Order: sequence, then C-alpha cells, then structure tokens
Amino acid sequence: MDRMGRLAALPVLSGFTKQIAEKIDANERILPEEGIRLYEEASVAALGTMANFIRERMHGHRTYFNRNFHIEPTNVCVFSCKFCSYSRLYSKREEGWELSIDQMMEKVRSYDNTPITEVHIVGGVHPKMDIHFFAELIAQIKAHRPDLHVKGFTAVELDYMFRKAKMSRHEGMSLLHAAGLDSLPGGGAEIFHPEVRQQICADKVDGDGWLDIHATAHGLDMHSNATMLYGHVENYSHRIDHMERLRTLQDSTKGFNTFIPLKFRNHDNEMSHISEVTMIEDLKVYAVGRIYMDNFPHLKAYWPMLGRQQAQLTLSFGVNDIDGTIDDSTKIYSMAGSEEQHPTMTTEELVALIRQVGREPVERDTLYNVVKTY
Ligand code: V47
Ligand code: SF4
Repeated sequence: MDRMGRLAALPVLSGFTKQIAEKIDANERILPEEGIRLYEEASVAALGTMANFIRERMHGHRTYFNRNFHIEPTNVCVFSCKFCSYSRLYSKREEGWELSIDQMMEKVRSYDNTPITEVHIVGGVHPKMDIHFFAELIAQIKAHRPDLHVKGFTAVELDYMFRKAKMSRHEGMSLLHAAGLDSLPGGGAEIFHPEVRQQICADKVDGDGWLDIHATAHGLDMHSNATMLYGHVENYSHRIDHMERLRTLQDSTKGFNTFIPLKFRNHDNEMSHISEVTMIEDLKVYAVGRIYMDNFPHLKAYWPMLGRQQAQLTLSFGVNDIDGTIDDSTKIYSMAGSEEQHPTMTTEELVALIRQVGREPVERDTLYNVVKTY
C-alpha cells in the first residue's frame, strides 16, 4: 500500500524525516530512538514542517490565551536548585518576601470587576507556610470569587507540604481540592532523569514523586500541566526520557492539558557559567515536543520567558497556546534574565500578537473551554 500521505509528500522531507512524516500521516507513535534521531539529524525546517502539520491537524490556526495573574506567596525556599535565580534560603529570608493571607487576598480583590478567569499560585517552599495555611488561602479566594479557577502549587511544593503534614499524597491533595484547588501547574518537573536531577536539583522531589503527585491529582479528576526545563546539562536522550515518562502517564490518566518547555535562563544563578541555547534549539524543542507528545492536547510557549517575537515564531513550530495576560505578577523569569522585565500584555495586545502572524486568537479558560473568539 502506498503510505505516502499529505505530509510525507512534501519535498522538504526526505530519508529519515520522510519516514517520520509517514508515521505522522498514519497517526502512529514516534519511538524514543526516533525522537533522539529527530534532535540529532532533522533540520529545523523539516521539524517545523512536521510540527506545524500536526498543530494544524489538531487545532487549525486556533491559538489560545487566557486572562490570569500570578500570586507568588514567597521566594524563601528550603531547596537549592542550581538554576534558580529567584529563591532565597531560609537563613537569608530577610532578602526575600513572605506574603500573609491578607496581602494575597488584597491582590485577589484588586482584580474585582475584571474578567480574569485564573489565578496561578506558585512560589518557593517556605517551612512555615504549611498545608493548612494554603488551604485557608484557597478557601478565602473561593469564598470571595467562586468562579475564579485556582491553579496552584508545583509538585515540589505539594510534596513538601504533604510530608510536613504527615499526610499521604492522596490525603493532602484531597484536602486542598476540597478547599478549592482546581488544578496543578506544570513546574518542578525540570528533567526527571536522575543523572541530571542529581546535578541541578538533587534535594527536591524526584521524577517518580513528581509523576505520582500529578497522577494523584488526575485520580481526583483534577487536570494539570507538565514542564521540561531544557538547555543546561541535559542531552537529547534525557529530554526524550522526560517526555516518554510524561506520555506514558498521560496514556493512563489523560489528566494533562499542556506541555510547556521552559528554556534555562542563566542570569544570576549557580549555573550562570552555562551558555543559553540558541533560538534554533528552542524551535527544535517545541517541534520535537509537538511530534513526540501525541497524547498531549496542547503545547504552550510561555511568552514572558521567550519574549513576544519569539513566542510568535513558535506558533509555526507546534505551539498553540501562549499563556495569559499575567499582569506583571511573576518574577521567576525576570530574575533569571528574561527579556520581559515586567511581563504584562492586555488582551488586545495578545490578540494582535497572534493575528500578526496569521493565527486565530481564542480566549480560553484554564481547561480550554472557549471564553471568546476574535
Ligand atoms: O519549575 C526556574 C522554571 C518553573 C529558571 O503550568 C526556570 O501553566 C528557566 O512551571 N530558567 C516554574 N526556567 C514556572 C512554571 C510555569 C510557568 C508558566 C506556566 C506554567 C503552567 C508553569 O520555572 C520551575 C523551573 O522549571 N525555572 N528557574 C531559570 N533560571
Ligand atoms: Fe525552590 Fe523552586 Fe527555586 Fe527550586 S526552583 S530553589 S524549589 S523556588
């Protein structure tokens, strides 16, 4: 039978990339060794062609964003990830910040009468901010604004909270879910492989623990995202191993919404001697992500990290989501050296940015229900 489908017929694809294109045409899964070869051998043009084909087959030109803001309760952290520019050790906590529930509620109230749909809560791991403190925060947010989706806490924060409270993951997650926690963001994943994790973030939850916490959330019908921190000491097989573990969990739970590659930024941290990867490498990471993660509905480029023009470029390399308005409420990337020192975009600016590159803006809520098309 002639397997030559629409994608494989394109002249930019030949040899190995044509074989991969044939699999994409037939909706067949890419194997780990093929994923590694894509990184090693495929040109950025071939990868972009394949990833964009998949993106348009799944979503057409639709490009999602949402209206959100971040609460970063503290940057004091008991852990010492070498890539982190943001945290301050507990012994140096006077250099960092610690917000009270009242201060965080003031921030929530500052968005009253604005059509925001999500609050993203993420921060350092503070030994005095325990599960009951955060359950109270979430409960107060929900009491004030029941329709606001609370996406909160990386698996790293949750693992620490649950252990400190001597609760099982299921008990801890159920408590926070009952308080109003709706879903989990994707942070803390970094690179799961122990060869890398030992070098860059040895003291926090390991890869299996991260995956188990997300599986626990999925078991309670909560959704979550998954990130991958790339461009430091990892090699291609570590990246593929990371994506393979996520893809395998997704096969069983279907609880992940979005895969978010995060580029390592080298400003002011213990890995500053490592050069940042090129924009070409960034595009390859997005494209291979779209090709490999066949059971992840969405691929997100986080614009405060990439800058606006590069975020536009990723929309031709598999990306169909560029996160939200953010409103200058996160410091994680500005402290790590991102171009966006005060990340904020109005909805009009996000819409214009997406339209400028010929795509169709769609405002979504956290779970990708359409709020408004433009
Ligand atoms: O886990 C920390 C990363 C993550 C650096 O789920 C760094 O919608 C690059 O996960 N260079 C936290 N990255 C942020 C996060 C996130 C962001 C936006 C949306 C979502 C979502 C999740 O930030 C950490 C770590 O991987 N990070 N330092 C750095 N120097
Ligand atoms: Fe702490 Fe997160 Fe920074 Fe690691 S990345 S040191 S867990 S704030």
